[in-house]
Amino acid sequence: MSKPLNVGLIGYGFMGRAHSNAYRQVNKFFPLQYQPVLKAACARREDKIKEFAANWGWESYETDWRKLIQRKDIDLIDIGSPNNTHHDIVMEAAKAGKMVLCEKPLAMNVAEATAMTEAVEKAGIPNMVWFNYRRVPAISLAKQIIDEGRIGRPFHYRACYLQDWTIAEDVPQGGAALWRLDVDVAGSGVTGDLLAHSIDTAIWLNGPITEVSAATETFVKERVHQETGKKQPVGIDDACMFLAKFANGSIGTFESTRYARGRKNYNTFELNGAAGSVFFDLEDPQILQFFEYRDPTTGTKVADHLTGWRRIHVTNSEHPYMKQWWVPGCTIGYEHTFTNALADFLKGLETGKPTQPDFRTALVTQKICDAVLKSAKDKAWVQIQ
Ligand code: SOE
Repeated sequence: MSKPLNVGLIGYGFMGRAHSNAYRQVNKFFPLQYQPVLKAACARREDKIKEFAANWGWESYETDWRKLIQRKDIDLIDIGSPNNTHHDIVMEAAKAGKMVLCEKPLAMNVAEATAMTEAVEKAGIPNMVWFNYRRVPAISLAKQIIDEGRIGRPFHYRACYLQDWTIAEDVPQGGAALWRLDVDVAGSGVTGDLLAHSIDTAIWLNGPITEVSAATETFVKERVHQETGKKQPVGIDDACMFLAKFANGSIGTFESTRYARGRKNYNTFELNGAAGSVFFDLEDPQILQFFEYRDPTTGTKVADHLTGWRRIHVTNSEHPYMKQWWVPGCTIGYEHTFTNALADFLKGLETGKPTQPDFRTALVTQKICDAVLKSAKDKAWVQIQ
């Protein structure tokens, strides 16, 4: 029995497109009771949102998100707008009893994220944060391999998230396309934008982080602001590196920058354990590299002359999400991670078992991001509360 779910999306940019595509695709590939309906898209710019709504097949559009939330025919609010809008929208949506999906990072800081988490929990509304990389089949397979005990006692976690799109000094800050460079809108630079992904993946795969020690750098100190046309100081971290201690006794290194010439969306992680290791590179997303040293079930060591890194092509029907897509060997892309995430959210509504990461989990990542920025400022280790 199918259940329509009327969606109200806020934002028409990169994430507005990725989410709209997921709403259109999900029921065609995943057997689900809940059927998202593209009921209304919302943004301040009427010309832009009208065109966007028409292009993606949204039934209507709004230019005021408060009006969208008050609409009786909307069940779910999806926030794809800049970080400094997340808090106010979530607080209103919770008051109105609407389900909430929110882009990452959850908020500008821990204070906002805590209030948002408490509000959705008090209202008892389903919620999720779009940390989409958990739904890359190869990353989900890494989780499965770790949970099967094939890594054993973990020693090292190594994460990198490198891009190169802000090297030019004349790239302005602010405005619809470049709000990520404006600290008043983004809250931080690579820490909240990129490392939040790396942290979410790390705590999912390797458990809680207990303390961090960080350093950040801003290479271009001033940029013209799109809205004022004037040169203004840059308040974001262009690059960030931190050391981490995990509750399971392993130690980690995290590095992110938008100044790694040639690296476009180079999101990698490696976990080394006594029984094996895994490595993943988002610029080679179909592959999970796995090194098996000892079989956890038999305890048997792999013969020395047979040890080596295995390149698993994560496209078999047995692999996470893949039986919903094509035949073995056929690959999927970036946009499918959002459809996989949405399918899990809708399945959670069906089964009553909420999907992750919810706001409470994303709050942990927010705490780590804030601790990283504090550590860099104080030049000291910071405990995660
Ligand atoms: C930044 O360039 C960005 O678009 C991030 O904001 C996204 O979260 C990441 O998935 C890709 O890169």
